[in-house]
Amino acid sequence: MADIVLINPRFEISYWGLEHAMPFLGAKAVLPVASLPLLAALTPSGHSVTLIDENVEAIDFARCARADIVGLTGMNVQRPRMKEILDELKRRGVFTVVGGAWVTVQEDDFAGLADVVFVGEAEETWPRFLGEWSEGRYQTRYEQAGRTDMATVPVPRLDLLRMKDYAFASLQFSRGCPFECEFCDIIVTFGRRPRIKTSAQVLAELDAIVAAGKQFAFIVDDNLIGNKKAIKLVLREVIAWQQRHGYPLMFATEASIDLAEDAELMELMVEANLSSVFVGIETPNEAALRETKKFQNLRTRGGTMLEKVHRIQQAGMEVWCGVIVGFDNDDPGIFAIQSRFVREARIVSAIVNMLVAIPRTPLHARLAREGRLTSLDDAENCGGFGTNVVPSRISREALYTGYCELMRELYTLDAYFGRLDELFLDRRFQLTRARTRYLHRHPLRWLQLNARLLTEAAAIFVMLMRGIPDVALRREYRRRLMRLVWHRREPQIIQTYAVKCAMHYHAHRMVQELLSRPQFATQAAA
Ligand code: B12
Ligand code: SF4
Repeated sequence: MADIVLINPRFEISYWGLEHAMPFLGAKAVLPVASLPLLAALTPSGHSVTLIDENVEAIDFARCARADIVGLTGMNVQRPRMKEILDELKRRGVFTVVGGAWVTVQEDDFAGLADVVFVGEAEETWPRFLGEWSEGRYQTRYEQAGRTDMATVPVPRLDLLRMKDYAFASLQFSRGCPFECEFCDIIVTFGRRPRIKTSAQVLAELDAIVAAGKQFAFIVDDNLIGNKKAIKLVLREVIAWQQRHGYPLMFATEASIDLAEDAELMELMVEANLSSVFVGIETPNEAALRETKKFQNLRTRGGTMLEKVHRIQQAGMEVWCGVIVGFDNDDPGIFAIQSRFVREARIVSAIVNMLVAIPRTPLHARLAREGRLTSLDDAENCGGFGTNVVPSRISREALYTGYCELMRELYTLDAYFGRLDELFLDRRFQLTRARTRYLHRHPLRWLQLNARLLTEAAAIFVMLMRGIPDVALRREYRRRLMRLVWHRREPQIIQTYAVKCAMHYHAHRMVQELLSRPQFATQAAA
């Protein structure tokens, strides 16, 4: 029987990582990686499993050296760290296996460093490998013949993670997406037919998350609404579960913009206490949307993209968005267009990326044919902020400069709080509407929850005032928060606004660090 260690390598500082906000939110990392506790649950009994997330604890290499098998997961941005860890493990003679998003699209990347590579989903291949390993025979490459039947996926072993170190929990309802965006590897890895867990599985995971002491969970689906009919059934069960348990959980997720075309679906999501949704806006440039086959963003049924974002907000969910610059149809005017869209959409958290070609995607194949790919190191050398694409109507230098300027502009105090205040003050954005209704009928729970939210808001405020060295920033956060409290008394809104101040601090620091990177500093100065 094997002693197994599974590792999630640390990330570089990123927009998503919220590293600079973590101390104010009392956590070490945003959310746990979903694959490790799932692999632990898939491990046949008899083997022992230890999970190490380097984002919350250091790797004890001496401990790893005693293990029979050490497994690594990771996405593209973790690739350099994965190599370092594998190098160290190999030096110590450890038997290593690798799986996850990156190795799935570039399986030869760790040749000579990993003894076994897992391509794609591993619900069937991981237990099979362990069986074969126990018998002294195994292959060096595993890939499932078919896609995982989601109805067979077990409840992840959250008990093996240090859940208290994370701000949020993570859970997955479905895999796959029906769309065909050219740059996306989701559909390559997970397919275009969305597969979804049963309601019973989802509810069992919700119970486990509550038992782990979490109040907020990120649903890590690529597109929660890929199969609208199926997700509505699950959401109805989640709503009933929330009502049975006093609305203990709040959720965020990722969904395509056609969400705005389905009022019933939005209503169900709000009733299930989904407070925010990340939408792949990518670009308001219609030619670029056509180029990248993001046809769902071009559909005019239900209004323009801008109107759709507003409709989701009006329904009661905050919209976060991903924005991409560097499409073939982008010229130097794109940065101003993106900035204006984000402002008019009142999207507080917009994550800007340069177009990156992930191996095995149609984009990668096309650019390879056109001789327009450079090394992925170009992206990684900039801490994951760069690109491996040679742009078409804009120079690489202008792209880097414009990218920097757009990031800087979006996260100035005025721009960020301008969007936030328009949403929360001018539009009086309503959060957790369904839960509020429930609480009005349950005064004890109302008291309990609101006391917790106000305590959290006060704690974040005190930590911001003590922990931020920049006087001007502190003053501005204080002023903004006081103004908010003056106009809005709901504890959930006050707590969320305090979190938003911490998030601004993260973005502000990240932009400063970005501008100080040699690649960007040169461009910014140019
Ligand atoms: C949740 C998520 C995040 C979370 C990460 C949370 C965390 N702590 O890990 C957040 C929101 C922070 C995030 C951020 C980013 N993400 Co992300 N993310 C996802 C998402 C939507 C779900 C991942 C997940 O939890 N899946 C559920 C688990 C169960 O599935 P899984 O990881 O694939 O694991 C299965 C198999 O792969 C396998 N497996 C996995 N590992 C291992 C290891 C071993 C040993 C074995 C045997 C098997 C195995 O077994 C599992 C069961 O089948 C994926 C899309 C996707 N569907 O994978 C993108 C994805 C992984 N992200 C991606 C990217 C690019 C990013 C960003 C760089 C985006 C950006 N430009 O800002 C950032 C980077 C953040 C950073 N800190 O630097 C890409 C990666 C591309 C690639 N091929 O490497 C993906 C695939 C999405 C995409 N195409 O854009 N992300
Ligand atoms: S909508 Fe999102 S997940 Fe679906 S194909 Fe496009 S980028 Fe990929």
